[in-house]
Amino acid sequence: MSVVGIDVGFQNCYIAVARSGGIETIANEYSDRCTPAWVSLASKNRTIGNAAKGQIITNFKNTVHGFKKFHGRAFDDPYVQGEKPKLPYSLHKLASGNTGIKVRYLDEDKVFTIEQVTAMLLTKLKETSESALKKPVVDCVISVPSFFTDAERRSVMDATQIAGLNCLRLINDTTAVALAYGIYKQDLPTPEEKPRNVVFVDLGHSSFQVSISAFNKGKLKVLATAFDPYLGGRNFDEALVDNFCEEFKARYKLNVRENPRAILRLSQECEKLKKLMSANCSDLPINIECFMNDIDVTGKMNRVQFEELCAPFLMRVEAPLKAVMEQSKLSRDEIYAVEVVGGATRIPSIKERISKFFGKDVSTTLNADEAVARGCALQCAIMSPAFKVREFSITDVVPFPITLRWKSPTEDGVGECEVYSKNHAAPFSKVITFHKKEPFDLEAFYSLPQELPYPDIRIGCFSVQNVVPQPDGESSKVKVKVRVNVHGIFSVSSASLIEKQKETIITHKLSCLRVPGEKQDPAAGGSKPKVKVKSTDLPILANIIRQLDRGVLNDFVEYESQMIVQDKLEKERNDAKNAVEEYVYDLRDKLCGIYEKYTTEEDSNRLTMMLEDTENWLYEEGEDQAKQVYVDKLEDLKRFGQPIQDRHREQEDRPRAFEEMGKKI
Ligand code: ATP
Ligand code: K
Ligand code: MG
Repeated sequence: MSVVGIDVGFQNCYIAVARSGGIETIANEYSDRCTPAWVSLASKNRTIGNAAKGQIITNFKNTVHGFKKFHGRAFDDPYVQGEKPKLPYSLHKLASGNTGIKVRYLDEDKVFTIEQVTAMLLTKLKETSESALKKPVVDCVISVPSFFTDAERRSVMDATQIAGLNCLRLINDTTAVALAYGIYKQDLPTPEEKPRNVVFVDLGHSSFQVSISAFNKGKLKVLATAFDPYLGGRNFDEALVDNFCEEFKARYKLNVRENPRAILRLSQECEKLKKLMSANCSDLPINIECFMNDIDVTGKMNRVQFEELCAPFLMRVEAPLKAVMEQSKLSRDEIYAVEVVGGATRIPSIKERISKFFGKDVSTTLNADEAVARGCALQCAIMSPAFKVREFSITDVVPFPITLRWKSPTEDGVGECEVYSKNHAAPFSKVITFHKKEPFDLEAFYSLPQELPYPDIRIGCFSVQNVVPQPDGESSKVKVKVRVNVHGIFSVSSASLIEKQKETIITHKLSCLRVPGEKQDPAAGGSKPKVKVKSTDLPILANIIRQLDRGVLNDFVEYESQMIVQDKLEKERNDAKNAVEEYVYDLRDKLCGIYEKYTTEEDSNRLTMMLEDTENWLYEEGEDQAKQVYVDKLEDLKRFGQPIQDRHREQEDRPRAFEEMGKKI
């Protein structure tokens, strides 16, 4: 089994794996440990990650990025509607009301669900892990923001399934970081001692997350989480883009907003500028050649101006810090350290604000980019029976309180019960008892709409079926088990009907004959008569909000594997084409060089002509041919080239062979 941890960021993805030496972050085929969360669709294939990012200017309508927060969201969601005009690609309202992405793929208009798009990205990350580990990768742990709701988490889980991954746990970003922090610490307090409380802050490209964890030897308990789901590095880029759009309008009379390519280029330059400003206080330039209408543009900015421009965002840093402290009920001097991760915490004024709030320097002992992935891999290693790793238990929290509601003839028509309070420990199961005569529905929803990142508070409806009254017509006792599972997903996981059967039985004689599911009172024994209790499992029909239809999900699994095959074929075709091209260049060089004396001038001229024809062909009708055409072409060339190469090699090898013989003698 594989031990892989994946941080799927809004902008940047990282993979960590367990190898004999321990946990390490791995690089992709570009020797880059960061794989951009970009997917580009084209007429013959898909490109994903670094290569997709390279397509942004040439194929912007079909190059998808910034999609992480479309998971589990309605198309009509205000966030989705707010993003829509900013995106170079099109969003599409799916029949289910969910958000889809509309692109050209294989020369057809195609709509992909967000689960499919994330699955494409995961396919790439899976392949990268497989080439690093040199074996198939299935099991993994993946991180999600701590504020992800059920709909978002279920949607990510579906994406992992489409990509052929078996996600053992969806772990919250800041919890993964806490694990990466704690597991190697030798000096944690013993379980009897007061725990060590550490604050974890992650400011990524799209979101701001804060949590406090209490550490003792061998365990961590998340005490509280807080977040601003809409504050991240991208806000700072956008502020710079707005600033330069206005400036360029005034100075160059350019309407940048109307040109998606120009906006994309400007965004890239602004992000670079933002990063430079983290290391530099002085004026820094922004220069873009042939920006629009053949005009070169220039601008500049310094850190003070940047902070002024971004003041509204900088102001938002404090609220989650305050919230997390209030929830944890800790005082500032009970905080041992404040560990910051996430690319955007490199902005100096962000760090200053955090450090000012806590009254201590922030620590950057963890790798700001890789800590989440490392934590994921550690969690995967803990869960893997094949891997030996220090025991470390994690208790996470429920981010938003969850309530169940049902129809009730006695309680004013409806009954309600908050089953999980905010920051309740998770994973966690509970049993609730109902008295019912007939099947009933349990509606689950988030009880505090103002805390939720989007307006739809529904989680789903769970119908408990096959409920019947007792033989005497009275209500039956129904035990319902609710659960927030290891992924942080809520469900009504099982229900059973409890029947008292008023027959006298002799328990010790029958104990070995008990039907599974029957309960036996341990206090009862001997030949004492007792009431037998029979428990029957009841089916539950779940109707989950925004969940992908299960049949459709299976189709997507199939379709993803078809697309993988298509990409592979296209790659082979391209490789065959490149092989022809390389052969042409290589042979032409050598014909005027090292091969010169192994061929006649006439043959050489003929071959050079052939090579030139092939080169022209490659740019014209040979531009887009089937793989076999290139393979044949290469064979043709080799029929002439190979004898020359052989004569050259023979000559080269001869003196060496003599040398060898000389040694033997
Ligand atoms: P999220 O956590 O929201 O899903 P992510 O994990 O992809 O997003 P990160 O990789 O943690 O995000 O951070 C990326 C952000 O950090 C980008 O906005 C990037 O511009 C910013 N960033 C990276 N380095 C610096 C720097 N030196 N100065 C300022 N910002 C930086
Ligand atoms: K990341
Ligand atoms: Mg992140």
